[in-house]
Amino acid sequence: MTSDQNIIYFVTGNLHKFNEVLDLFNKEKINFLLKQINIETIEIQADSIREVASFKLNSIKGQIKGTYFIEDAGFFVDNPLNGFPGVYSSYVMKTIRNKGIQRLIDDFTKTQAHFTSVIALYFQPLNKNFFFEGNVYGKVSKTIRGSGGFGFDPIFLPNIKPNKTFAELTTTEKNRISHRGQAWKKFLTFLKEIKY
Ligand code: ITT
Repeated sequence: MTSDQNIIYFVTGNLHKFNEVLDLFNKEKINFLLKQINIETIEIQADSIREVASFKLNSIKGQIKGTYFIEDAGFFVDNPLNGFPGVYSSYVMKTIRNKGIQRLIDDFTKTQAHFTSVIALYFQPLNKNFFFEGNVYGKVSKTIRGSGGFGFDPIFLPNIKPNKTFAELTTTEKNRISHRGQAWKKFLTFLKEIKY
């Protein structure tokens, strides 16, 4: 069992995600230290990222002494795939990958897609769970572009910067507009305002 008072543990096996959150964390004055910890979590098949995140958070209970969070994300092609891969994002990334998604699309100009991120926090001083959600909207790119980021980043064109895929942005640029960045902003407000 791990224990430390001023540490917040980010439970993730995905170093890309951790580095994005670390970049956000380092820009703020927060009275905590961020540490990555990789613990086996349970990822259920549910209808929403929020449900998956909630279950995943509860599956860690009792394994870390202190405050910790997980983050669950998904990529949704709303048009023309009615939200696929969504909660199946990990599996799709492992199997058909970005090329497989592109093969399912005829007209890229009409695509609508979004990422959702849910940060699920267990805040030890209050013995309570909290959730922070962020979304970013855009289109699917016809070509795979960029070497930054990870996962679906090379095929996502955010509406705010429609000429670049997420993989063509720096970590800081992506964080400024991304689903994870949005969820993070809410998490940060919580950390700054919470009285305990
Ligand atoms: P954890 O250990 O934190 O669970 P994970 O890689 O399993 O890491 P998720 O379940 O949250 O992460 O992500 C589901 C899939 O979506 C996975 O294949 C990721 O590569 C992809 N993904 C998540 N965030 C992304 C982002 O910001 N940009 C592109 N793809 C992303």
